Amino acid sequence: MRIDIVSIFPEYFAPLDVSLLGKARRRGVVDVRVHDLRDWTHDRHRTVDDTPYGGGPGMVMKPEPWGEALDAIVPPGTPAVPRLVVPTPSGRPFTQAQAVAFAAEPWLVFACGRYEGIDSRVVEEARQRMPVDEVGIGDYVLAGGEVAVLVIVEAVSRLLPGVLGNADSVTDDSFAPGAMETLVEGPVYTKPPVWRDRAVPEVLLSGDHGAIARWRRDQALRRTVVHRPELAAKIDPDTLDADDRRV
Ligand code: 6GU
Repeated sequence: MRIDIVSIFPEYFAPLDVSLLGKARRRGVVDVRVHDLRDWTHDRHRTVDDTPYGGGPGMVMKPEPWGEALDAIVPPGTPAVPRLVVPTPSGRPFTQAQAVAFAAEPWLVFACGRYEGIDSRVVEEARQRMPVDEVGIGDYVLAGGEVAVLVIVEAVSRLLPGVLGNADSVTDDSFAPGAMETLVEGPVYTKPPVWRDRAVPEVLLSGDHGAIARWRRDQALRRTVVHRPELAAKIDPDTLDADDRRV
């Protein structure tokens, strides 16, 4: 997969060299290219923003540097076209299902806005030649799209074959499409069996795989009800067995 990121703060993306994603980049599993939007300005001050038409607070990102950046990264008329992802608090909520869909794309381009956002004509024009998703990562406001892109790139890249060590750890994720779609994961334990007088739940040491699966499902259901009641309310009653109903 190829990922291009355009930002006025390319330094924000240093963490992409670290950990599993860093290793995947070095092995060539993901090709991440970070670009400085100011490379496509032409004035002495490398201006990227201006005051909003109609008045109001803050500044808006000018369309010209964005148009030139997207033309340079995605030359008009070339056959391969990426999906353009524009992080914005007013976008559609980013979900695990969307991470799975993005992970199936060969090429993603991220356009990080700052200030009050990017002049709307940039997305409007980009839509003429590539698919565009405006996405938000939660109901709070960040100072710019950079941190949201780190979140999205991490969620997407760990789904790529060859990025995570253990492919199974993806299928039983919270929110993973399938059995866990509407459940969050329950608690986990490792050695030692007793720590500060606290024993690991006995069933996990029993070797009874059926009982362990049952216990894990109970814990996931309980945690979903307590931490995410709105998710629990969406669980289809037909997918619950008699043991689930006791939980
Ligand atoms: Cl994607 N961008 C910004 N600036 N704030 C956000 C966001 C994105 N998602 C939630 N808040």
